[in-house]
Amino acid sequence: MRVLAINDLSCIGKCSLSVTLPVLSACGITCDVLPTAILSTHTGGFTGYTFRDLTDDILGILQHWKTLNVRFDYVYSGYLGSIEQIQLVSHIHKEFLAPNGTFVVDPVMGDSGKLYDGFTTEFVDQMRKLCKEADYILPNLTEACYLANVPFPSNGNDFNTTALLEKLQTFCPRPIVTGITNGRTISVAYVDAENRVKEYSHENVDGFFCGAGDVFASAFVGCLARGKTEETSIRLASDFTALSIIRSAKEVSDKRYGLNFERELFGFLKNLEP
Ligand code: PXL
Repeated sequence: MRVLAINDLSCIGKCSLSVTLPVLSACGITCDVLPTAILSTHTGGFTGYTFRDLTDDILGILQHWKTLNVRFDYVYSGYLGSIEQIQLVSHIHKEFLAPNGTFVVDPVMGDSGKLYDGFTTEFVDQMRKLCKEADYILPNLTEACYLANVPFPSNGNDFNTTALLEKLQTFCPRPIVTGITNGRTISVAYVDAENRVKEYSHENVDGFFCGAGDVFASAFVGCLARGKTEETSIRLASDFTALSIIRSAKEVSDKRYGLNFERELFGFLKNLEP
C-alpha cells in the first residue's frame, strides 16, 4: 500500500507533512510526498513566517513520475498554496491514482469560523470542485460551513449537523466533519454505509490546537490503508487525536508548537493492531 500525501512542509509547528509522514510510517504504510510549499512555521498564530510556493517544482516532479509509471493506492491532499495547486491535485488524481484507489481531500482552509491567512472565497469555490472528485472529504466545521455555504454557528448547541452533512453530500457522498463542539463534547460527524448520520464524541478541551486536523486525517488514511472500515478508521483516528489533544493541553505550554501526538502513537497502534 502506498499513499501519496500532498501537503506543505511547515518546518516548525507539527502539522501537515511533519505529522503525516510519521503517522503513516507507524501504521506500516509507505508514504510518498509531494510538498506544496515550505514555510518556516505554520500560519496559525506565528507572524513573520516565510512561505515558498513549490508549484514550479511540482510540475517537474510530475513529469519525472510519469516516466516511472507510478500509481498510488491513496492520494491524500491537505494544505494547498494556490488555486493552481488545486488544479494540479485534480490532475494527479486522474493520472496517478491506481484503479480502485481512494482519493481523500482534507480541504484545509480555515478554523474557528475564519479562513486562514492567504485564503479567499474564490479558493473555497475551487476547493468545492476538487471535493466533487473525492471519495472522502475531511473538513473541520469551519471548512464545512464555507463549502456548504452556511453560516458558522456562534453557538454549537443549536447547529443542525444533519442539514450540513446533507448539503455536503450534494457534492461528495462521504463527508466527515471534524471539530463539532457542543458544550463539553467535541464530535466527528459522518454518514455511515447505510446513509445514517452518526457522531463520535470526546471530551472537549478548550483552546486551538493547530495540526489536530492533520493528526486525524493522517490516522484516518493510515487506518483505511490498513484495511479498516471507514467507521472503525474514524473511531481510531478520533481517539488518537483526542488523546493527543488532552495530553498536549497538560504538557505543551505554547500550543502553536503542535500536538504531542508522538507519545500517543503507541496506544493508537495497539488499537490498530490489537
Ligand atoms: O494544520 C493545518 C495547516 C496546514 N498547513 C499550514 C497551516 C495550517 C494551519 O494553520 O498554517 C501551513
